[in-house]
Amino acid sequence: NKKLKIAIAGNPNSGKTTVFNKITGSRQHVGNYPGVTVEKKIGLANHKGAELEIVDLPGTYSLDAYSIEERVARDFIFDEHPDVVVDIIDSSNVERNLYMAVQLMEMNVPLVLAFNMSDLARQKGLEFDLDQLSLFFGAPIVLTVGNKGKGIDDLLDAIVKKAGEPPKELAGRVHYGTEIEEELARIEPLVDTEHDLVQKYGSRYLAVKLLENDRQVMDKGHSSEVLEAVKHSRKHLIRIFDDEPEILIAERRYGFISGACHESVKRTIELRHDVS
Ligand code: GDP
Ligand code: K
Ligand code: MG
Repeated sequence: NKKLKIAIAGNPNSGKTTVFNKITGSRQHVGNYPGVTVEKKIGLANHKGAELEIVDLPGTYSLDAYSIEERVARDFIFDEHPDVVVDIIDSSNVERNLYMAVQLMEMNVPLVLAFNMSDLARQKGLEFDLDQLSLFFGAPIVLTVGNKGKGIDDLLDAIVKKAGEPPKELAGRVHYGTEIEEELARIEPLVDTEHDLVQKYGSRYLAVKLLENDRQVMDKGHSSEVLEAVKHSRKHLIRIFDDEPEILIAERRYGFISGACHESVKRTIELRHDVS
């Protein structure tokens, strides 16, 4: 019965550490990520016979690897391939917080979404169709109120269940629009199928990251043929849209989120205008 490796990811102040503390109690220690000063909190927990090792990743808004925190969070997922990634979402600001969930979905990692701050979401009059949202993101969603310990047991159930499921085919997929999809279709067949990132996340994932000009991914050893194709595609898209492909790609991810939320998030009360 091996120990399950669980990563807790999410935006800053979404309640990651609060949930981490509720799950692990006093069974935690501080470690290091290689080469950086970012604090690594590791904790242990048992849930219905399963033993969990949980890492509280640094808070980030995305997994683009621009900041040290983003790099640390992504490298952990790249290199340690946790059994489950739990994305702690501030559900009172759900659209912005779902950006990382889209990126995790595109990596097809075993994913569980915690809609934390659900007390604040409710105060705002937000109501979620969790089944439908869960279909969009290909991940179970659990409502939690971290500081009250509400939903933590359900979250642990979902984590252990997810860890026991066989890997599935890509659950959700962002459609990037005809022009970008055409370029992806050009790049994808050229990538090395033996490449580490392709082995882990598939050729589409790598093609998207290359088209985004992700520095770290660009440096991970590609043939000159691939790099030439990427350069050509980027030029072509910049000519059409007069914008960097990474901007367009981010916009399309937000489009995916807003489409999902349009169908599954309802505002049940009007916001009052007089806030005093
Ligand atoms: P982190 O930056 O993601 O690690 O966030 P923290 O765990 O430090 O939490 C940020 C703040 O939100 C703290 O003051 C928590 O007590 C509070 N908090 C965490 N979860 C909830 C929740 O579900 N509802 C409310 N209202 N506050 C929460
Ligand atoms: K914080
Ligand atoms: Mg924290």
